[in-house]
Order: sequence, then C-alpha cells, then structure tokens
Amino acid sequence: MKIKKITLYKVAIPMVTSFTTSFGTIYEKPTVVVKVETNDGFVGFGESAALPFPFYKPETTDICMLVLKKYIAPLVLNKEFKTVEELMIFLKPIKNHNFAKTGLENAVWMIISLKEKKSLKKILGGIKNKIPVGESIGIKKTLEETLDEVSLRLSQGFQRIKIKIQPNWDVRVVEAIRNKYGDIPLMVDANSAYTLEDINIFKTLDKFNLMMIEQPLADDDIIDHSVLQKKIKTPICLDESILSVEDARKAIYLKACQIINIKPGRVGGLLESKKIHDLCQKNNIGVWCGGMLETGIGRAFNIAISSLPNYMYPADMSPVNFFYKDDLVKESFFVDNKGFVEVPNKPGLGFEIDERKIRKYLIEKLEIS
Ligand code: OSB
Ligand code: MG
Repeated sequence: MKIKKITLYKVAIPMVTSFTTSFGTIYEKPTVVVKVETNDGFVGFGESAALPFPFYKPETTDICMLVLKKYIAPLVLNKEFKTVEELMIFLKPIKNHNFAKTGLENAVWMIISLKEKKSLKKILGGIKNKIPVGESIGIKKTLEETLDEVSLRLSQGFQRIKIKIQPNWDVRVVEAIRNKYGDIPLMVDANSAYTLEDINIFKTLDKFNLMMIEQPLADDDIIDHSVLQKKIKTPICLDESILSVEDARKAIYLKACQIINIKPGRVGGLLESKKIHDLCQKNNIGVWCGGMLETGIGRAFNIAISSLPNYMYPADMSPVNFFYKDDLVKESFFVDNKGFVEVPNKPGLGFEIDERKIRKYLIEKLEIS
C-alpha cells in the first residue's frame, strides 16, 4: 500500500480538571489526531499525545504538528510498504520525535487491522480479553482531597493507585494512604523530581511496601537509577528514561529498574512497544502501559498493546471523562467494578471515531498529499 494523504488535526477538548505532577500543572491538553488515507481506499487514525509544554519530554503538541508536516510526511507519502516494520524504515533517519511518529504509526496499524480483518489485539499478538487498570492521581492541594480520591477509585474497582509525588509531597502522602487504607496496591511516580542526594527519602519510602517507584531520577538517566536500585528494595520503574528497545536493553544490563512503563507515544509506537515488551519478557522485567492523558483514540491503542502477555501490572487507564468534558470516539471504553477494561475484538480501532467532535474542538488543520 501507499499513503496518499495525511491530515493533521490539532484538537483541544476542554478539561474537567487540571492535572498536576512534579513538572507542572496541565490546565489544557491539546492533542494531534493523525488521519492517514491510502491509495487503496483505507483510512486510519492515530494520536500524537505529547504535552503542550516540554516539561515531560522535549516534544510538544506544536512540535508534533511541525515534525509530522515537515519531516515525517515527506518521507512516507507515496512510498510502497506492506508492514509497519517497512514503514518505520522510512522514518529511521529522524532522531527521537517519538510522539509524532506514533500518531502516524498507530494510524497505519489501524489500517492494517482493517485490511486483514483482524483486531489490533490479534495482529499485535495479544492474548488477554480484558486488561487490569489503575488510576494515576495528580498532586492535590490537600491530603484530604487525595484520600477522598483514593477512596472513590478503590470503591469503583480500580486495581491499583498511583500517586504523583515531588519533594514535600511524598512520604506524608504515602503514609496517610497506608494509615487509612492499609496494604492496597500502591505506587508513586516522581516524574524525575529527585536526585541521588535524596537517598533518605527513598529509604523511608522503602518501608511502605510500594509496588514500585516510577522515574525517581532525571528523565534522561539510567546510571543513577542503577545506583539507586542497588540501595532500595522497592522496584524502580522507568518511564521517561526509556525511549527505545535500545534504552531498555541498557537499563536491564545496568539493573537500573525491575519494571518498565511502556507508553507507545514515548517510544515511537506499537512496534517499538512490542520489541520492548519482548525483551523485558526474556529478562523477567514486568511491564505495564502508561498514559499521556490520551483521548479515546490514543487510549484504544494502549488497550490493544496491553493485551500482550508480559503487560503484568495495571495500566494507567482512567476513563477519558475523568480529564475531559468530551471525547473523540462515540462510545469509549468502560472500567468494570473489578477494575478491568475489555479488549475489543473488532478489526480497526475497536471504537467508533466521531469526526464531528474532531471538527468541534479543532484548533488547526493541515492537509498533506
Ligand atoms: O508520567 O505517567 C506519567 C500524564 C502526563 C504525563 C506523564 C504522566 C501522566 C500520567 C497520567 O501519569 C496517566 C494517564 O494518562 O492516565
Ligand atoms: Mg510516569
């Protein structure tokens, strides 16, 4: 097949509530929807779910628009390919820009799924019919607000709670949750807010039997994480540090983590996610799927990849309406009262895209052919 047209939509759905992490507060989260049309009449959609500012990784929403238009589209338009492996070879010269690549890559996976009349789960090698999910709870103004949200999500069935931490919002939150809810499945995510000098905080956190501590140190670090992992028993989970299967190989070699959060957007798509999954499986490193506050489009791909066997911890899969007043799919996924989300068995995205909503929340549109 050949890609004959790519349309980029920068879309911003109003948020229900802001989301605070150690790197800052997200008050609005535009996203990039990538529509791909092929010469043989297939249409696919993907999402480049970078943040609007370069505080998580350097890529932003606007950078995704620019890179997709100026560098990615010209490398793939009107080129013959049969598989995502072949497609990604065209993109090899482009360093990083993983969120931008993911929007296109996901759209092509959707097309391949439609063409082969097999679900994304099936073509990716997934085996699970439903995936366990948890919630990621941002930094709040008060402990009470945090405890209330923990209690609500536990009562709704979410299978684990993740708390965003930063200096002065770490031990006391964890302690308060443990005191009130006992030994629930609990983890923390620091989004790279600490250094090795904070060893005493990690030693204290080590006493709370956390499932894992996500990205405690610098966003581009592997070595210091390896030093830290030797000093604490809580498993370190890497997020920001892992941009490719090569990064994962190095982290495993240096014993920098025991768990990896694989976000398709951060690593450049589902193919790279699968490679990281397979490598981790061989090395007894469990993985799970993180999120980037995607709309129902991006979340659909996260659900599909989470059906692979070594995705053994609950995914960050809060329903889209926890963050946004609306969605870009007609009927989004549903978290049942045991904290599971069903993996669609239909070919394609598995959810019906609402193009009216894309138009309603549109900020900028670019057509490239
Ligand atoms: O570090 O996992 C993260 C959201 C934005 C940027 C980074 C992160 C997050 C989350 C939210 O934790 C996860 C979700 O999409 O539900
Ligand atoms: Mg994280």
